[in-house]
Amino acid sequence: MKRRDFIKNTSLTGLGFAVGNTLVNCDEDITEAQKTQNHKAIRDLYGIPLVVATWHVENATAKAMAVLHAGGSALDAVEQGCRVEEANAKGQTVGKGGLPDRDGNVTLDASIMDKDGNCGSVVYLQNITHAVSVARKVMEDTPHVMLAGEGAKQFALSKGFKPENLLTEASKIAWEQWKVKAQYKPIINIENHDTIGMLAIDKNGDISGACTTSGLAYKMGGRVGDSPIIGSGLFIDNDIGGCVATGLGEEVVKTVGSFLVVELMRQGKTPQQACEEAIHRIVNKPNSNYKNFQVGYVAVNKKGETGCYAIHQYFSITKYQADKNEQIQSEFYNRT
Ligand code: SD4
Repeated sequence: MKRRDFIKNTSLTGLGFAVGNTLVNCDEDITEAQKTQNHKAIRDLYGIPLVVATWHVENATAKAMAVLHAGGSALDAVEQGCRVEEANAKGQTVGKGGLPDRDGNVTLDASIMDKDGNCGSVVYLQNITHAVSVARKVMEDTPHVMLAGEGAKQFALSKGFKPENLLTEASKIAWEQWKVKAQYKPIINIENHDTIGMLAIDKNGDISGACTTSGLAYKMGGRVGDSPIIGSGLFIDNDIGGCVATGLGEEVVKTVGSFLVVELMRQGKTPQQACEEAIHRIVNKPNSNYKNFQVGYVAVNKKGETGCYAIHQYFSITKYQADKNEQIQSEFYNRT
């Protein structure tokens, strides 16, 4: 069967996204130029490549898309995109400038996962700005998935990362003000900007994701959230899609949130339906005190469809797809 007949006889929706595999196998009797053109047409139809991230991070998604347009992989894109926010000292939730724990220490959590299901993460990392890149090194250069604390830092130093003081003057002042009352209460949305979770699909249709955070402001020393825990803050299955989470990590961990969203998509739910169902799992738990905390998910499937949902208003995502890099307000559960 010729490729054009194959396409004519097969609904693209039913096919799913198949640039890399199924369609290529039918390409034998067409020229390379036609092949390239056909692949581009299919990608354009699905709005691929694409980048989607938690919160309002247009500079980060722009960087990730630039990597994809230059032919880079989804893995390179999410790493480079997250690094933009890690280096932004004005952002008080990620990397340099992140708000410290209650003892004044800035401790970072980050994770990364690729199209082959490889993953790496760092937890409780101090004095290294680009936690996401250290997570990638853990994935690529060690036999392990997760490195913590001093071990993670020593590993980073051995890989050439430079030690830095991550506590900026602004974050130090905020911490000193917090200490006056020292009340610990999760903040529902910090300045429309929080943990950065990013998902990308590259021109081959392959998916990767990453997540990076300074965790909850004024957390207990040693506390680790969902972001570096594969399946909770981040999960990718290249056959199905990916998901990242933001918000109160404890609640995400208890429901293995990102894995749940991907599994729901595997069962046939759209990314939007899957994110909604995962939020419902949290709010419908017996004695859930969801009114006091935020959780938000963003997901993408293999076809390049995206979805997001949160417990409370003001969660937003940034989506860069089909030449549009835009902030989108998420739908939310709590209407009271
Ligand atoms: C955590 N999920 O450490 C992260 C932090 C976050 O809104 O997203 N805060 O629990």
